Amino acid sequence: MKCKVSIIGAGMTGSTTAHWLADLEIADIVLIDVVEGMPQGKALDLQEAMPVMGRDVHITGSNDYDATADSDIIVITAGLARKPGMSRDDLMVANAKIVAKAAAETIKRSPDAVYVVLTNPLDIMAHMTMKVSGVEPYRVVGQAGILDSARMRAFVAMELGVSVENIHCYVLGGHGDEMVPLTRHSNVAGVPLEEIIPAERLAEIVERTRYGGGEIVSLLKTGSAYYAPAVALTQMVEAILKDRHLIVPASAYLHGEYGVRDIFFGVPVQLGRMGVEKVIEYKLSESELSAFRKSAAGVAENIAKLNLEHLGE
Ligand code: TXD
Repeated sequence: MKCKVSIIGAGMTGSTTAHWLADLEIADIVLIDVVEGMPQGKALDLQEAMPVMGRDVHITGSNDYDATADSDIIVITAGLARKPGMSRDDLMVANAKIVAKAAAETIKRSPDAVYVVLTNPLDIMAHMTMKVSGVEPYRVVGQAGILDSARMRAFVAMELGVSVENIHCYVLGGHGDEMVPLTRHSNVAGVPLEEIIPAERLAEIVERTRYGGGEIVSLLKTGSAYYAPAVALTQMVEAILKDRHLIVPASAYLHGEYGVRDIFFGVPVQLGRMGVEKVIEYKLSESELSAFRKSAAGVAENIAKLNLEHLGE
């Protein structure tokens, strides 16, 4: 039987994820949005692309959560995107209400689903999804680290003129400007990045990575990045559906790993059919650990600011 993936929010990231996912031919896809006709129109357009792509995938769009029944994975991208000058946290309260509704409506219809969350502020929205749905923490994972790491990989590839495939970068921490790019663990075909790129230049690449989301927002002016976030979501959905045990940086609920607990935070995780199978703990240096904890404190502060239970009602 084919798997089923429902994407809540058929905007830029939601519909682009549907596109990448359809190409993989691993699941039927449902697009849900509040805008009347839009998810239906995008789904039909994509369905009509299938004969050319040669993919047998059913794609449907709806404004009604009933269409999501019995999904294996629920992807949440619904919400408002950043406008220039807005921080990810500015979106917090508005998006919390949207994500709470998405979690509540979907869990009723797909009690066994694994959640992959994208909506910003990411670590908080993943937390909201877990609280409202009531699912075990391992069944919720947030996308941030693949994207942040991919940005750093892209910048290093541009710098060195080396294939992106040879470049491995790891960005951990909260999905915000306090993210923690791990230059010590990053490498080009096994050679540590710090040995290849002079410290000053590497610091510039790290800085560009940190503000990579903002760079796109200021260019686009009407929204935020969607190609790279969508392909990152797709990689996570594929890893879960195919039970790949794939290790990727992502936002997971921590139970004391890295000295952090009770928040969702960007760490290397192993993804399989049940969701987050394992959190991988790197040995971090004192300075990396302190950057990590500073970033975690920011997430914990926002969780405290947001009355999760109240919003979940
Ligand atoms: O790496 C990451 N985590 C991110 C996060 C990378 C890119 C985008 N990131 C965040 O995802 C972004 O800041 C937003 O919070 C979400 C969605 O971004 P997207 O670019 O897809 O925004 P759009 O194009 O505005 O799409 C959002 C859709 C839009 O069609 C709305 O009508 C819909 O969400 N929406 C809803 N759908 C269902 N239910 C409700 N209540 C709802 N409210 C809005």
